[in-house]
Amino acid sequence: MIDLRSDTVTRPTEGMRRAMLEAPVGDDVFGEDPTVKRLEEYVAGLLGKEAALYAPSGTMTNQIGVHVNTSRGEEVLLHEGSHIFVYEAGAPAMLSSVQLRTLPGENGVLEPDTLRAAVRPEDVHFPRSRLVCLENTHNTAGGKVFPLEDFAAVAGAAKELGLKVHLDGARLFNAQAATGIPASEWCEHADTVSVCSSKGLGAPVGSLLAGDEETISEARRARKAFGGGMRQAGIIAAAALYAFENHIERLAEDHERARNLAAGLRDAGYEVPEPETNLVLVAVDEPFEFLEALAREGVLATPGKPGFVRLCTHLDVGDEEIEKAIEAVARITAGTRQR
Ligand code: TLP
Repeated sequence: MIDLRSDTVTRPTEGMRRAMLEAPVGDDVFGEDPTVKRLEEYVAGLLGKEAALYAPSGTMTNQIGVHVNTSRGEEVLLHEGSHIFVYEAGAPAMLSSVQLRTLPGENGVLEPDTLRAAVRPEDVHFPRSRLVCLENTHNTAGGKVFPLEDFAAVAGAAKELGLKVHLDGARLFNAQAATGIPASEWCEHADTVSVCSSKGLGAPVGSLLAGDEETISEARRARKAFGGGMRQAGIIAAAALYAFENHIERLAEDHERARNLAAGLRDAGYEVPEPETNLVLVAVDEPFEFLEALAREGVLATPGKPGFVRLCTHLDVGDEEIEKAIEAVARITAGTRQR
């Protein structure tokens, strides 16, 4: 099987496994795991933030980000296709008792004027607008980079409006690899930032939330409350540290393979927007039928935004797999209606 469902499906590399084997560990709930501390310091440095907190998943670091930036009954503004809204099981309501207000925007980009128009005036009838969540790269938009200028503009508007900014940067390093702009430049405009080691970077598990010292110490309390306090977590933190140290540069290879895959699928007759990073969206009339046909040909993918399937390149797929995936799609072309 060629598994293009997500960049989360990768297996740890030899070097990563060695790092895990050799990692010094302690009880991280007591603050005594040296490897977790090293990882947190390393990632805070990469993102230009004072501190960072290691947690089991990107969903948890997003939800802790929502929690520490809001109070009960407040409103969070975010793009209608954002992961926090679409794919996190309603967690902001469950865990933080906040209301989500979704906003439109091309390619996952929120415009300053859209934000200005959505913010509630102070009035007893309305929830208080408190937080805006931005996503870079944007998953449902097909791995689009949030252009730095646009990001600075909407984050600047948020500050003027008295809103906090949380960045879901699960694939922020893909944006760095695609543009050459250091990830920290986006982070400058955000109060809290979530990054994942288990997406394109290839670690088996783990994400980090970065921000200022005070916010991250609140986040540590929220992580405990959400059940994310881990004991000898250095074993997995070592894999994450290895991923941040060794696998950022190579993301450009995934992007090149995504472009090759898109070109091959276009040759096979499909409408495929040019990918900017490692996610490839293919327009099909019947996504679920298409995915079944693809699986019968030995290729796994997932539904994308409505009307599209998503194929994702990653550490465990090489040029040969990309060629085979293109051949598989070409074989099913005749049998599946396409746009
Ligand atoms: N995304 C997964 C699925 O949940 C859809 C994927 O395969 O792309 N933010 C963004 C932008 C993400 O894409 C994801 C994972 C997360 C957060 C959540 O990370 P985890 O899976 O670690 O909770």
